[in-house]
Amino acid sequence: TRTISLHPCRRRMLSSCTSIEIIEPVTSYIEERVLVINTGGTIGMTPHPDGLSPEPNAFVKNLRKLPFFHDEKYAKETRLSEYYGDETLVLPLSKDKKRIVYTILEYNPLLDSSNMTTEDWAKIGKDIEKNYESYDGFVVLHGTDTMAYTASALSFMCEHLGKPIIVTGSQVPIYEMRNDGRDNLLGALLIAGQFVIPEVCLYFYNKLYRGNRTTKVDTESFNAFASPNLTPLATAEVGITINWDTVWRANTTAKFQVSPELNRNVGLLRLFPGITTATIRAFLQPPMEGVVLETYGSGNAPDNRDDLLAELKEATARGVIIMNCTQCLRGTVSPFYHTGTVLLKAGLIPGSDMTPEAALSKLSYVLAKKDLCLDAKKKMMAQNLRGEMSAELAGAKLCMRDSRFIQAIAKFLSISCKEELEAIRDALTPSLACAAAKTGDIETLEALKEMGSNLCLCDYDGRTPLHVAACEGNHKVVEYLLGLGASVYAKDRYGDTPLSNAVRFRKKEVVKLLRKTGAHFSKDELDEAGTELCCLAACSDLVGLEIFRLAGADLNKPGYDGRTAIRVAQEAVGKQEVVDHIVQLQREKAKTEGID
Ligand code: ASN
Repeated sequence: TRTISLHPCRRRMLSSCTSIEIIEPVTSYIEERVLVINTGGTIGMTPHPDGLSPEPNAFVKNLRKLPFFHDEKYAKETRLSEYYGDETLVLPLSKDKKRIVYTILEYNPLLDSSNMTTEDWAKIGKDIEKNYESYDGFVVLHGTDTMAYTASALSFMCEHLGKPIIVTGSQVPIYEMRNDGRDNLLGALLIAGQFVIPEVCLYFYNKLYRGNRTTKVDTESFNAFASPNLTPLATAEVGITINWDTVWRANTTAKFQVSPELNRNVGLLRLFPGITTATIRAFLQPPMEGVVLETYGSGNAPDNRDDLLAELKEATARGVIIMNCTQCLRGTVSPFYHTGTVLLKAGLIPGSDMTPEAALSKLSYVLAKKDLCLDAKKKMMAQNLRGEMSAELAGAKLCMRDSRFIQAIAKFLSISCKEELEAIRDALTPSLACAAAKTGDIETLEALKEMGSNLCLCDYDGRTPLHVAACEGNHKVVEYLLGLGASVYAKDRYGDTPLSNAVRFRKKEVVKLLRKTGAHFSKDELDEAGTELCCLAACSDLVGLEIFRLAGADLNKPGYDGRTAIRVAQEAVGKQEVVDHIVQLQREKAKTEGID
């Protein structure tokens, strides 16, 4: 009889075996399962007469011999191979007392990543989907040359991802004495097995990056990748530190799925001084459907090349989606220069700070969505789908035009429960609605309303969107808000109503509209109007006098010294026009009242 302590999962399988007495484990066993998909790349290559190339059926055998990649004693005691098969290995106990059991799925043929195509991306995606529920995390072994493309593509294909997918590889084969493959694989396994980072990541040289932010920057250094526009998600030094604030979350309740369809009619075109029209025309020819134009600096192209701009314009008019991405490693495209705005006019979509790799694979993913119309596809391309672009830089995406604004804020605050979400919405929307009213943005007000916000609520100063629209004299917004039941009687912290605001800012049409809806001066305002009118008369403010009259002030009301506005005007030298104006206003008033 042999005494072994066994992981609970495997206990049942061996319980029929009478020669073994199974005891409860001494320490608690937390086994995490990781699937390693080996697609090829330098990490598993050996020298051949024509250079390095992948070595099939060797990887698991070699790892098995390395104690820090496989704890043979534990594997034997727990009958790991019997349960999971020969392709499964187990790491020594981690610092956090976890066992990472990993299974290697080797592709045939193993590829140098220069040979990868969109079909290979789809295969990886499908294999992850097939095995999604059986594993806690996934590691994809891959060549470095096109690793950033694959990581970007997987990030888009994997919809509603909730588990880590970490792409890694190495610059030097794992079989060589000095190599980076061991550290990279070990780091990727430890992170994939121990941390629930729901992203497609790239792990290299002690850093975990968001996959769709990376680019290969060095052919010789172990530090081969950079993520110029986003700080790493984690660093593996003495300890592994996760930068949780940066981690992207799907913020969805939908189930994970892989969308393996990809459109291959896409391309990358790098601008260079003197590029010919013929080159551009040839590149944009059908069947081309999506192009990433790598432009200069912050998204610029020559604005004195009508030929070139005409080609681009013609292509976008035909329905080709052209993304404007910068050739610079760091930074974003922005409309600073005329040489940039010409591209916007030609129909190009600003690509924010996306890498060309991310923009290209995003195009491939979006263009394959058969149920979407061209406009919807364009909209998706401009949107931040998987953290591939800085949201606040993505055009107007995270400004208040987006009805998902509150959800986005909630996501950044890691809030998910319905009540918390509503509390945030209610706290923020009055201020947002006021801001939208200020800019006359009915689209945003509509979006806020759709979110369930009440557009009649006031902000921290007691001001409602109607107050703000009245100050701006925005007739359309005032009308829209009144139509939604906004109150003309709301008072801000200074006791001002939308009507008093419209009067102060001389917004005649809005005053009329508010009056029609029943707005009126308060008793205090009517009492003070006499003095106000005298002041207006004294400084010949004819418009002011008219607005006060429209707002319902009595032109005959005396001021603080008992004089009326008309007397002030009569007694002052050279104010005859003011006198005439007041008389005229009085007549008009009498006439309207007569008609009424
Ligand atoms: N040519 C190799 C590949 O991409 C380079 C590497 O993996 N370091 O497969």
